[in-house]
Amino acid sequence: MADLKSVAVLIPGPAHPRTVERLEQTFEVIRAERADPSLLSPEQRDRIRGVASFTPVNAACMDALPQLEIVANFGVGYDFVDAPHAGKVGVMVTNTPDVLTEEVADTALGLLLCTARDFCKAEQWVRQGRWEKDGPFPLSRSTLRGRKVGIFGLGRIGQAVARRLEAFGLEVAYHSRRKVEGVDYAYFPSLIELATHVDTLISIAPGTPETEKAVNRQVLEALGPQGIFISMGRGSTVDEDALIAALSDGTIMAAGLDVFRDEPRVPQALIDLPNATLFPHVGSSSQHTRGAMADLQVDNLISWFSANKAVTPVPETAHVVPGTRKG
Ligand code: NAP
Ligand code: 8YV
Repeated sequence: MADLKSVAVLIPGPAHPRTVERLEQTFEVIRAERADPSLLSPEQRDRIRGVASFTPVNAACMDALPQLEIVANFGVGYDFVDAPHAGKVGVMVTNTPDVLTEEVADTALGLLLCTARDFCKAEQWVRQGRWEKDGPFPLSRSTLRGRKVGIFGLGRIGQAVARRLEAFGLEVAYHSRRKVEGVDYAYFPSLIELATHVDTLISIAPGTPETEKAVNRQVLEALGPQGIFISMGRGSTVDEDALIAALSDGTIMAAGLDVFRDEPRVPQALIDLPNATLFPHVGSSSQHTRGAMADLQVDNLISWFSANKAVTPVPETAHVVPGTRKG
């Protein structure tokens, strides 16, 4: 492999230890608190050719780094990186698809089970000594049995969730912008039509301007009073105020959320709701899977600088090739 020690790569903010270790073995690493050009010296700004991102990288940051060729994002969702701008100015953006798909799908099913069957509260019942003191844990109001589940975003993770739901004996339907070839699940061309058809909705769509607050009051009303909503994609896709209202007044029965609009800040109103199950964005967070994500992030940087191509480019920058950076 080519000697890449003269290539400067910025790591803004806290990073996965495996990313840091492998990047330090291979590149010249520059660390900064965040991807803010004012935290870098003019000399550093002129030399940085790659960014390993864990925190937002905006258009201004890209424009302030004239030699920047690639932003390698940690995570399959890259909503914090301005990929459309990168595509325009000839900067490659990569993400970490596939290596986390099954882990996130496992988590989605775990969250669905906890939400439908109150398993988080049941576990606390034992720890608090209430089983012995107060007797059996109350029967759960809801069940997965007989549920129709709608998936918002039948992509890589959505399909892995659907396979698990099939094994659970549940009916599956979905909404994406396009029909997915090779699957038998019922397709609905709009989210509201999907929500009307099902009583359980799992959102695993990306955070984009188009999906902003897509899960709104009308969608939750369509889900109905037996409705369960599971949020695994991005918090931005949910109107959180509408969700809080729907959980408070019985418009839907329960919700399980792994992602939030303003992480790690979770609205107190959600924390106070007994019919909300809240996870701290743990979809991919096993040591195994986060290690695989770190490896893919670094592999993208190494491949770009040694073989002139990215391993997993995002669609907005798939056309970018080395040497086409616009100043
Ligand atoms: P993917 O394969 O690209 O799937 C995304 C799906 O969303 C596709 O089916 C896509 O279909 C659909 N979609 C995109 N825009 C849409 C729109 N405007 N309206 C309706 N459907 C839309 O991505 P993935 O690997 O499954 O990951 C999905 C997302 O999960 C990520 O972007 C990330 O935000 C989230 N995620 C969360 C965690 C976690 O820890 N909670 C972990 C990993 C990923 P069409 O293009 O046909 O519309
Ligand atoms: C990570 C995720 O938690 O891949 C994604 O899009 O949301 C998760 O796997 C996140 O990217 C790490 O910051």
